Amino acid sequence: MFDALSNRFDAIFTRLRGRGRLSESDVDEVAREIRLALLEADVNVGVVRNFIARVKERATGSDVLKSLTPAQQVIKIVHEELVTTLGGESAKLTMADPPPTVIMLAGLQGSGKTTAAAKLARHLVAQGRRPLLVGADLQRPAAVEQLRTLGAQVDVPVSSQAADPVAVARGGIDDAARLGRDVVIIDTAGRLHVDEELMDELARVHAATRPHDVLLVVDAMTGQEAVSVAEAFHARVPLDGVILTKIDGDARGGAALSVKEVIGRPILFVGVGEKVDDFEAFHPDRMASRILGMGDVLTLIERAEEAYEEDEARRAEEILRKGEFTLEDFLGQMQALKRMGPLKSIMAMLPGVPKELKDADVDDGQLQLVEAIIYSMTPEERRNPAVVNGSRRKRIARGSGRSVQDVNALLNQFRMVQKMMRQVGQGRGKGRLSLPGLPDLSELESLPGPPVDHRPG
Ligand SMILES: Nc1nc2c(ncn2[C@@H]2O[C@H](COP(=O)(O)OP(=O)(O)O)[C@@H](O)[C@H]2O)c(=O)[nH]1
Ligand SMILES: [Mg+2]
Repeated sequence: MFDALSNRFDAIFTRLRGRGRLSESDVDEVAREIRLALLEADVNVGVVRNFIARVKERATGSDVLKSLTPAQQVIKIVHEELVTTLGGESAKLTMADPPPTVIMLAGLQGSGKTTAAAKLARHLVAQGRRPLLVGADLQRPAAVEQLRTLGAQVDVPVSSQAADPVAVARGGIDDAARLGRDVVIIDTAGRLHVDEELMDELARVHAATRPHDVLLVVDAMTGQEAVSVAEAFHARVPLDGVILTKIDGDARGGAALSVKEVIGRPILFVGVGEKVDDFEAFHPDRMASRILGMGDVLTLIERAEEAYEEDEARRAEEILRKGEFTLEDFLGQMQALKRMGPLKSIMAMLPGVPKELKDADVDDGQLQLVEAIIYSMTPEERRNPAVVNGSRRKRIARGSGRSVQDVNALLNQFRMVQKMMRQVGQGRGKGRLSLPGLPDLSELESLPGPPVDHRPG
């Protein structure tokens, strides 16, 4: 996501690196390049103008710190201004007390409303809420059916009985009270374009349900069009915030960087894929870091926490405490990694991962290979890989349908991670953050190579 913009910033900052003090004309030049990068990213012209004015003022003014190199200074200023443009503080839903909280989703057809409704429901369940989905899109016959399918996937009930959207929405709120549900998420009808009839229907549902949160769902891939849509909706039904969908397919980032400043309402969530768990709370600081290639370790940790089952987390703690780490643990971590999503999206969140590596299509099949090999081992071998001699390696290779080289490579990889886990456990991790199974690359380089096994088979 936002790759094109990230690459532009990367190029600008790379050229700055190694420079001495920046003259005023240097600053002008950098500002011009950033301006172009933002315009090419389809950011709203007014937003770009304000952004550049702030960066220029700070880069030439007293804000410049002597302890930083010129490149660092510019990156710091650009990062902070990106955070501001993206909305500053992370915004949250307004929760009603007493419940139920009523959330109304609005947006054009195809923007991702129905998907977002289910994703949001799943997100709220993970936070201990008991949502109810309400299907008030009665324009398309299949719309309620789609919501029911998604609702079943996330294990959240769906209410949709009457023949009129207003009655459905009201009925949904009654159902929530009856079923002991504390958040009502209303999915509404969309059109291909903003039109009067649609706005009327929305206004009526809005008046009848007095939602605590009106969220506009917009497709990030439509760029400035998404911002115009947001302005049009906001003029008729006051919005509280935005769900920006499909940012997984948005290389430019224009909608994300414009919508807050143009309509004065924050982005609360982003859709990052088609699946129901491809959904994240939006944090301007983290997004700015991602755009500038600084990684997003916090989101990564949250995903890891979700992917790790509780007893796995306990086991991970035990591993660190006792310094023991087996192939079973290794496999468990690989599997947790798999649950976190495609490796490529994880790499994108890690700071300091070289660009070539980020662009490389990481093969999730690697995990399957590891699984096949480890499942072909006996429990004893998994717990104590030292017993795996040459003949056992041959047997394991045969059993897993892989080559002996594959088995050797896995065992070497395992030893490397095991060593690292011991170091971290003994507090020699140098305070660096290292997720189990996801070695900090710079740390790996400083480790001696895996021991060569000379034992005869
Ligand atoms: N890649 C991607 N696709 C999405 C995302 N959100 C929704 N979609 C897809 O967009 C299409 C329209 O979504 P839908 O929820 O039916 O839109 P609605 O008409 O506004 O209710 C579907 O094919 C979804 O799978 C997202 O965040 N990323
Ligand atoms: Mg829909």
